[in-house]
Amino acid sequence: MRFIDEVRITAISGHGGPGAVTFRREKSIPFGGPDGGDGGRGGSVIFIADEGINTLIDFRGKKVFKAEDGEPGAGRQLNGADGVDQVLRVPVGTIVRNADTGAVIADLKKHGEEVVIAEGGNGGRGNINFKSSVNQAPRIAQPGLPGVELVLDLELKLLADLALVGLPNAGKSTLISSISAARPKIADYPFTTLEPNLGVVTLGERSFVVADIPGLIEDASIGKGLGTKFLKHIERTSALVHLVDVSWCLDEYEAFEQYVTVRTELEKYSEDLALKREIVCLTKIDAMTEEEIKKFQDFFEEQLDKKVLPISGVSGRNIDQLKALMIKCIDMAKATEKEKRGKNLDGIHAIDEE
Ligand SMILES: Nc1nc2c(ncn2[C@@H]2O[C@H](COP(=O)(O)OP(=O)(O)OP(=O)(O)O)[C@@H](O)[C@H]2O)c(=O)[nH]1
Ligand SMILES: [Mg+2]
Repeated sequence: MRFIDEVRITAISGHGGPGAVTFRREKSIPFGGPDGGDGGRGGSVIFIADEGINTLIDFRGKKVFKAEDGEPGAGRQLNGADGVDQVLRVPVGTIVRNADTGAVIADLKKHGEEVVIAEGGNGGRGNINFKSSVNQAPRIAQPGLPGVELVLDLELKLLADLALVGLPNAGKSTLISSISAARPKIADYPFTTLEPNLGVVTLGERSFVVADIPGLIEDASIGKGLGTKFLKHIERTSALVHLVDVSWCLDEYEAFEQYVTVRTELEKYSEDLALKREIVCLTKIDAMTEEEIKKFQDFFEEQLDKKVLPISGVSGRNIDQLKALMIKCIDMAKATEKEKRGKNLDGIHAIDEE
């Protein structure tokens, strides 16, 4: 599932500092020669791809990014300091276009890749550089070159980090609308969601992408309901969040059956998907008594031999805990993947040495 995150920003590199027009002034040397130093270089605007960033959300608030101007040169041959670069960290996969022409300026594919998008202007040369046999006291210096101002379109194809799965009506769309800006249709009947929705979730400094997909039913794997056609979109997610609406269930066995139905379909569809980490949430707990919640939670935890989280997308209860758990899950999945990649590289190395 692809979702395009787009922002338009203005990048301005720094103006080069002007060179100085100054002359040596010392008691012993009444007519000293020129000693004006050069201006510093303007800072550049530089993009760096960072795998720790998932979305372009950081660029939504601020729109203009300016590097520092170079400092002017000064007397006594002092050169001005260079302007500080404006470094913008963007997610791996970000494409940078010139908004006026549509031309691709950068396509940042690898972690750590660095591209200078707008070079700072050169500093001007001070008058010390213009001394010649015919002009011993030049009153000229260069002004320093201007920076570049570019309007840029940043584009990122987002991949979902997590997917919400569950039976129709489990509260998936309600949850995504309570944790992100996504506003999918929510209604009191099954199969409200016909197409996947993506939402960007933020917690503190972090952000990640959650997919809300249509509900699964028994025999979805053989085409019942909307079938499993949307599951291919979530094959690359780090983990699943499985929502089980237990609020209407008569007892814990009926509740757990809801869970098993969806797991069976996931397993039939793909082993990879079924092996993904899974956060299990019991939903709509605002409609239940504390006693009921505990009864269902205890039963699920005993059956699954892991913690489950009761939540309510409507009242917001335990939603922050869920977000924190989501981040933990993504990080763990990424660490495992990295480890696997490392092992594969070791394998190649060993072959090379043979
Ligand atoms: N009381 C309560 N009702 C909820 C909660 N979450 C969802 N609902 C209600 O449950 C119904 C279904 O919610 P949706 O979010 O559309 O469920 P869904 O899982 O996206 O359903 P499909 O798209 O059909 O798969 C709606 O009437 C919601 O208002 C909750 O936390 N508490
Ligand atoms: Mg829905």
